[in-house]
Amino acid sequence: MPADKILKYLTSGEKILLVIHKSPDGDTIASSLALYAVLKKMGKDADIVGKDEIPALFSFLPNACKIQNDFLQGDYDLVIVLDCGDLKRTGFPQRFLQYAKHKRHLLNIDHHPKNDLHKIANLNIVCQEASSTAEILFDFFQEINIDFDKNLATCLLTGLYTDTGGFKHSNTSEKVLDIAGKLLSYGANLKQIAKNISVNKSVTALKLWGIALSRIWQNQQYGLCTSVITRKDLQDCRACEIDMAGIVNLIGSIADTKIAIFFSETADGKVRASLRTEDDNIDISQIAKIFGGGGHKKAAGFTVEGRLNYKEGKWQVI
Ligand SMILES: [Mn+2]
Repeated sequence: MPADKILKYLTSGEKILLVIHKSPDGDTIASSLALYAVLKKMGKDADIVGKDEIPALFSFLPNACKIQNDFLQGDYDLVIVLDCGDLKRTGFPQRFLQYAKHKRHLLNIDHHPKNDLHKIANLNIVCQEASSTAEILFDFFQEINIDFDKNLATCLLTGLYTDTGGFKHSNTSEKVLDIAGKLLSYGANLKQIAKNISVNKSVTALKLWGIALSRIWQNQQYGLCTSVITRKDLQDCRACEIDMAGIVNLIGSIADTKIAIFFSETADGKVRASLRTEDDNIDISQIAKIFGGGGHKKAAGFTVEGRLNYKEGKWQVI
């Protein structure tokens, strides 16, 4: 961890923009809010931008209401992209390309396998072994002796919590639990995190999950379980995209499942597949790569052109 290098960029930045990735998850949101809090402690002028709407379930996080959905490019001399290795996923690829051309500083802090963002970043803190971006930030904050207060600890613990599936996925290492323990000692509110993220399910979400569960298809030979949700299902349940979060993990919890795949239709006419495995012998990102996607060993995804169609007892992409 080149903490001194990161710190050099942070101290030299006058106006800093933190970037949350598209279809934002708990790690990208909470990590950005954690770094935002630290920059404020350092007396820096900082903003956070996320192209897509922040799901309401994260509104309990301190300063979540300050996240904006657009920015003026000329205003910033340092951009920090968190939890997002992919330029397109920032939501503002053209602007950041332009920005890099003007030789302004861009930092990439992430735990996804490298792809195109690292090419234009001045500094890449990409640690694939880390459970989450929050874990990378924790190490950094510790190295530069940041005072962990209750709010900062809650943000970092939210990142750890969401990216480890509530400390259930196999990326829940000894180190993750050690950090979680330290964050609790700094006052992180685990009860509030668990309540907001794991318990507070809406009726619309559960109705949608009901549809997904009724469509589970299992192939015992390959240990494969799948399900699908269409745009029409979302409309019928009056549900939104975030309500689908967690369905793939639930499918993966079926006994003897090696691979879980959840297919859903996107708003722009495509089909997205979310893949999960808890099997140490399977690298699920290799399967996602075949279809032009990517991700981690245990959690990956891809998007293909088409719609989901039910015909003669089978779901297919047409
Ligand atoms: Mn993450």
